[in-house]
Amino acid sequence: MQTKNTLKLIAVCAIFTGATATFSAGNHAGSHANPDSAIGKAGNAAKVNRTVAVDMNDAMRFTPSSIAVKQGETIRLVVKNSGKLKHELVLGTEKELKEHYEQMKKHPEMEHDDPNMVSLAPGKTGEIIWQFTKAGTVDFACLQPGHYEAGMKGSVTVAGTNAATSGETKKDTPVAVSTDMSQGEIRKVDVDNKKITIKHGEIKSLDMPGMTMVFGVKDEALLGKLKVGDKIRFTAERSGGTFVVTSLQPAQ
Ligand SMILES: [Cu+2]
Repeated sequence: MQTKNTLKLIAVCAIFTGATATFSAGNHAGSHANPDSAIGKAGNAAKVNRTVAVDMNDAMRFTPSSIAVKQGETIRLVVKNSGKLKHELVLGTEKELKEHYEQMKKHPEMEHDDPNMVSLAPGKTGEIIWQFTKAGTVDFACLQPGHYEAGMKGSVTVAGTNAATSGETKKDTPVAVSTDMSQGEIRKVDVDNKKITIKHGEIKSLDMPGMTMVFGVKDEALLGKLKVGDKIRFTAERSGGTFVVTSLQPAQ
């Protein structure tokens, strides 16, 4: 168990690393650029080829748990939580899902907002629009604590359009940036609730890999200055069960 004091101390002494592999591999020019290029990218609603319904239940299962698509297809996953517990469907490589799951166990209160996932309260239905750009397997899982371990996972088999699978190399080398701040891009500004959504690189002080997350803001004055798409550098800490941005500046 990490105490609050430990976290604070780490936050103060932190050496931040900037962009993680996934973050830097993202297409910065695209409006719907997603870091997870290995699994495809956020799809365009106007280009949906097919809709696939997926049910989630308290037996910790997805139905269906295996989905077949063709490379390049954009799929609308309509996901229903028919259980009495919160469930989610997160697309990723197995490695990403495992890393993310460890984060969820450490910080169950984390609020995510990535295009490759949908988190649903009991009885709710949501969707993910995703384009599967690479042949191979894309895994999915529910990362609610305990659920992944209970077997709440599945996979999407992406059939290649030609014999060869994509030759694109994965950029797996993390880019170290000598700065004490993390890199991010503003995805949402919620002035009423004093929250911002940041697609961020690794946050060393919180031992958190790159992802898109909702943060509270310590200094309300910051909110007025921010707009969606802004590239920033920031520091954050865990405070009273939520994550709070403690300082923020434009990225140079
Ligand atoms: Cu679940």
